[in-house]
Amino acid sequence: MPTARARLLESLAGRGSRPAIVDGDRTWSHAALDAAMRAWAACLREAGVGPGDRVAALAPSSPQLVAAMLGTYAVGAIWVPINTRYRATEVGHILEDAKPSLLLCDPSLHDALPAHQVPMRDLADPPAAEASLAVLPDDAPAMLIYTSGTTGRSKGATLSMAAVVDGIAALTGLWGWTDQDVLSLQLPLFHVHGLCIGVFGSLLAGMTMLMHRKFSAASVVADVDECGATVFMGVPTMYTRLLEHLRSVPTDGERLAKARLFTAGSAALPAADLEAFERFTGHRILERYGMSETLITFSNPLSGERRPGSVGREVPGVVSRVVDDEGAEVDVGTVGELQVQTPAMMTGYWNNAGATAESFDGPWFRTGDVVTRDADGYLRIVGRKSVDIIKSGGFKISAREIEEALLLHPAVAEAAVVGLADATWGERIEAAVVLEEPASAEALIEHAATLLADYKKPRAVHVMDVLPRNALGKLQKVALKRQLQPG
Ligand code: MCA
Ligand code: AMP
Repeated sequence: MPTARARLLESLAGRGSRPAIVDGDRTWSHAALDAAMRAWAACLREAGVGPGDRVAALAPSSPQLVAAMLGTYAVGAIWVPINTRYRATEVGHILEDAKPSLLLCDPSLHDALPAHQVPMRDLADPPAAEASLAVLPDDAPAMLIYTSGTTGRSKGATLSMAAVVDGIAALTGLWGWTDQDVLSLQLPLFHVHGLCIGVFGSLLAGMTMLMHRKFSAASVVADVDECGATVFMGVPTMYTRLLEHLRSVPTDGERLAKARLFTAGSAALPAADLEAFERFTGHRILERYGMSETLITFSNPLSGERRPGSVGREVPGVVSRVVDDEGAEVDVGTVGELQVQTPAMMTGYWNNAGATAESFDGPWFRTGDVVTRDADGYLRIVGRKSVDIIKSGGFKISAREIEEALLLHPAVAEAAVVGLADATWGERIEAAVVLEEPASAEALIEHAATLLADYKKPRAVHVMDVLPRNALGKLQKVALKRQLQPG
């Protein structure tokens, strides 16, 4: 059996002129991607990057970004993708934590760079020479995916090449991906959904990616109807947008019907959206569930029942249990925390042994997601243990991080941030504050927007005399949510 690294990197050259990436009017064959990977490897080696070093990337989706990632693997280094919506403080935290030897940055994003800098190279300026591939153990770290937790700062989930390749091959095998498939790839490439399932999944299956820098419903329709896309993957918000589009152009349902598979994940897909999409297109969306730390652990089947409101059963290789607050397994139909073991498990949070230890109970990873299991093993995600984690449009957000940003405003004495149910975004961010001097809600929203990525901006700030607290003074966020969104 070839190594995971070889399965990803060495398969490229053998696929020759078959298209790997279509980027607007330019098509990159697998051979062209192989050459670009080797060129990046030569460039990185020349820059002194070697096994175990980190290469960070702050750039929109492009074939060069994929080639640079593969080149990073070719020299045995670790890929650290950074969310392109981040601002200087958020980028600065990742650079300080991951300490990359090199940052690949798109010139359009220079404004997001912190004052403290690392050696940098423009991604649009690709190298020419080519290098051979390094041989490294598959369990060595391959990528750091920064993800938010209950604390303010994001943590780098460290994934090995074996974890990603084996985990994704198990999933896409379940979904029947082959080299005949064409993926409409409209997800960003700095998270597991777009990067691991999208890019790794396509490369491992030898399929073609139609690459987009930005999602639009119209381009999904065009990809399927005019460019032969057979698969589309999206977060539920993208399906909400597709449904809005279909309500105004219902005939596009027939154009989308030509695809083979639509999948959803990263947040709960409302059953009503699944049913509406099926009415327009004849396709029942396949919903699956996962985390940056574990990759995808549950999926509805390709053939068999795709149950609305459920994320299906374990992906092959995954084992799971549902436990109560004392760690005892609960009965079928009873609510508890989902815990999992998987070959695709992270090796830990980068530089953070404490957080890593807290997230495991022996071999079991505590997902923090509250679930119930049907008698036949289908899982339903019903909520989250912590109110401090919010998912909006598929992005995970720490309420604490936004509270800390609001508290930096001189007028704010206390701040509480919550996620309220929202038909488009899944959850919408709102804040309640107690002020020590006058300030308008607009000024506070603007203040948060200058410090944080746009999607973390509170959509409303409520000025209160006091925040709801219990007799011991503990903030009652569930009560606050009910107060802000009754019923
Ligand atoms: C954009 N906006 C948002 C979000 N995205 N607001 C709340 N939540 C969001 N996620 C706001 C912007 O701040 C702006 O508001 C307005 O929407 C328009 O911005 P624009 O950039 O045009 O938005 P868009 O390009 O249409 O973005 C929507 C999106 C995007 C395409 C759904 O959010 C997205 O790419 N989401 C995917 C996230 C993802 O890949 N998650 C996977 C994580 P204003 O004008 O007021 O500033 S991996 C994971 O979860 C696990 C492993 C798993 O299971 O997959
Ligand atoms: P992230 O840390 O960005 O990888 O997000 C992982 C989280 O996304 C999980 O812990 C879940 O809360 C959520 N999630 C992913 N897929 C689904 C899904 N299909 N339904 C509900 N929540 C999901």
